[in-house]
Amino acid sequence: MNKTLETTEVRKLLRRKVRICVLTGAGVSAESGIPTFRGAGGLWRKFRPQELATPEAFARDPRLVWEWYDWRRGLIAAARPNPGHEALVRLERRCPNFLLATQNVDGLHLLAGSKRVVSIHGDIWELHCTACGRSREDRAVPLPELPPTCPDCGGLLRPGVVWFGESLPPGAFAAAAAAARGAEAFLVVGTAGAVEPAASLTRLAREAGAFVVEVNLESSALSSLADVSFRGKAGEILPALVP
Ligand code: BV8
Ligand code: ZN
Repeated sequence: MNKTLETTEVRKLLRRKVRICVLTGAGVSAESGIPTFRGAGGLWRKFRPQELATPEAFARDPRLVWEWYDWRRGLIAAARPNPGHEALVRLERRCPNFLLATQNVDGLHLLAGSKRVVSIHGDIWELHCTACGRSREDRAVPLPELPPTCPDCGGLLRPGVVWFGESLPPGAFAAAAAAARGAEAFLVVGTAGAVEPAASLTRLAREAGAFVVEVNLESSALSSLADVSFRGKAGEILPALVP
């Protein structure tokens, strides 16, 4: 089937379906100027994110980990949602039964106006106290002190994100998995599909009979699960699928 026909067919399908689940990754925020993890720009100094986004790295050098998050918070604060985020807002508004599960911690889906969002890897604007456990939103860029300390107890604060080796926010994955299992159409956008259990959502949807649409610049670990794969930028393809 040629691309134009595929786009028309998928556009019609998304209009017909009443239960839609979407999984997004760093690629949906790339056109907002936020580096992806595993792309060329994903490297920061000589470290890889997997060597920074772990409890062990934080215990070893909280200041270094915080420098990385403070730098990312600065980039994200300057970023705006792109047409890909906006297309997903339109899709949600048309669809009676919709859930957007995002691996991104940048909050751009919420900023764009998406409401039914599960942030399965947490939120970079949340700070958790490692001593008293209190959480708070703090959007200061740059942070006044690194590493930041708790105003209540003086304890060390950590970013409210899920690191490798940590379990996902309670209920978040369950809600996303239930939506994936119940979906008639499942869109997987801008993710390499390298991280579990997020990547398994596409398999759950496929096994439950959903029509799977992938939007990605290149093939991913999930491409073999897709009924249709659109190769290109999410900020261009999603608006064509959801005008
Ligand atoms: C857990 C938050 C268990 C922090 C992140 C061995 C095998 C399999 C699994 C494992 C294993 N060993 C360990 C595991 C589990 C591990 C894991 O999956 N490791 C992988 C790396 C092998 N997972 C975990 O540890 C998870 N927890 O399993 O807990 C458990 C249970 C009970 C009790 C205790 C523990 C937690 C994982 C969460 C990690 N946190 N982020 C932060 O952001 O700082 S993951 C991180 O990767 C981000 O969230 C990111 O979103 C996510 C996935 O990456 P992608 O979004 O896919 O981004 P990437 O750069 O890789 O790809 C971008 C894609 O976009 C590319 O395909 C590119 O082509 C495309 N693209 C680029 N530009 C565009 C585009 N597409 C369209 N348009 C464009 N313009
Ligand atoms: Zn505290």
